[in-house]
Amino acid sequence: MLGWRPFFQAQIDADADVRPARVLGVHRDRVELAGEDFHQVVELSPKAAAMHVTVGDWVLINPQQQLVRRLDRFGAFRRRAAGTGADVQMIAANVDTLFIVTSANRDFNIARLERYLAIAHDAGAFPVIVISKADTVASTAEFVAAASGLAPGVLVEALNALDPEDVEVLRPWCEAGQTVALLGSSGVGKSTLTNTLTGEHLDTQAVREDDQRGRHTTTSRSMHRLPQGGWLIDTPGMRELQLVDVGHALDDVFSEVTALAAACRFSDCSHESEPGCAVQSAVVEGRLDAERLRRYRKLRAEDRRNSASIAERRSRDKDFGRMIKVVMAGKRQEKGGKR
Ligand SMILES: Nc1nc2c(ncn2[C@@H]2O[C@H](COP(=O)(O)OP(=O)(O)OP(=O)(O)O)[C@@H](O)[C@H]2O)c(=O)[nH]1
Ligand SMILES: [Mg+2]
Repeated sequence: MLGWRPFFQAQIDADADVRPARVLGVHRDRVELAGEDFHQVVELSPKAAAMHVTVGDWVLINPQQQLVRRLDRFGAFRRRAAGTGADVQMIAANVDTLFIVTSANRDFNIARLERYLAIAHDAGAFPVIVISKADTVASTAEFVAAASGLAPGVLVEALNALDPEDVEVLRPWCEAGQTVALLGSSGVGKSTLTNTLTGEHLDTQAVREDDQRGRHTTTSRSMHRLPQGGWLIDTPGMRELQLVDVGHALDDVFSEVTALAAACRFSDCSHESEPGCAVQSAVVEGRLDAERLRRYRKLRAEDRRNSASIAERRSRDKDFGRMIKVVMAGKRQEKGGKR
């Protein structure tokens, strides 16, 4: 049911009077939950809000319908929160498969696909690249070839998201107990795919004629039942999907660069202008695409920058918390002394 598995079962006390529930939606002061035989909306107490639950999370609720605990996740999608705040935003948790959606048009962008692949690796989700709007072009061969070249064995499916027959190729990932999430720019057809796969009727909207961009029709994440028993998480197109703490995932996605780097003279080689750089040699000898290296270095730099600023912010928050504690302790002492 719902994607429950031994990993979660192992986290609960057999005799505790609690029930597991899955988070289907998160609103400002409420969460929508579903369990084996119930579906309900629960108010978020301050304690529950501090659990920072996200769509796809498993939580425990007591007989009073209060959130008691959030179970550890086997993986989660995160991004650096948009705007200036150096904070991390959770997108979805406990996802088995990520459908990375892009269209067979100007939306198609190799650098963005590499970014999504890193996010999938980091979240422990199996990536499938879905090229939508296949019906709008004479051939999708070039798009499929470009996407297939991004990582060894990466799965790529080109389809018309409006056509139930076409969409059947995605069914193997939608089986009972499986959780799939959709990620991609606005207007690529994520909600259209959700509708075709689930038989529901989420809002979709035509893209702008001039730049083929969407209008951000979907505004919040939501989880939907699939006919075979799986779950599908639709997300809004996110303009800014900045990487945070995905260093290892980048090494996986750019495995050929990582393999070459092992032969560099310096272990912290940035593959720019250091002597004895095996990666630069591969570029010079035509064994590695210079553009691919440029994109790798850019994502690496972004990941380092964001990870550092978030670590700094966390340590600042901790210092502040410590300072408050010291001041409060001092106040208590003062009071005690006066008595
Ligand atoms: N011809 C064709 N049109 C499609 C396909 N997929 C989506 N569309 C159309 O593209 C438009 C945008 O689709 P949506 O499903 O709303 O896109 P979205 O990814 O959910 O966009 P946001 O919610 O803004 O992130 C709609 O008019 C769809 O009917 C496809 O495969 N072929
Ligand atoms: Mg949508």
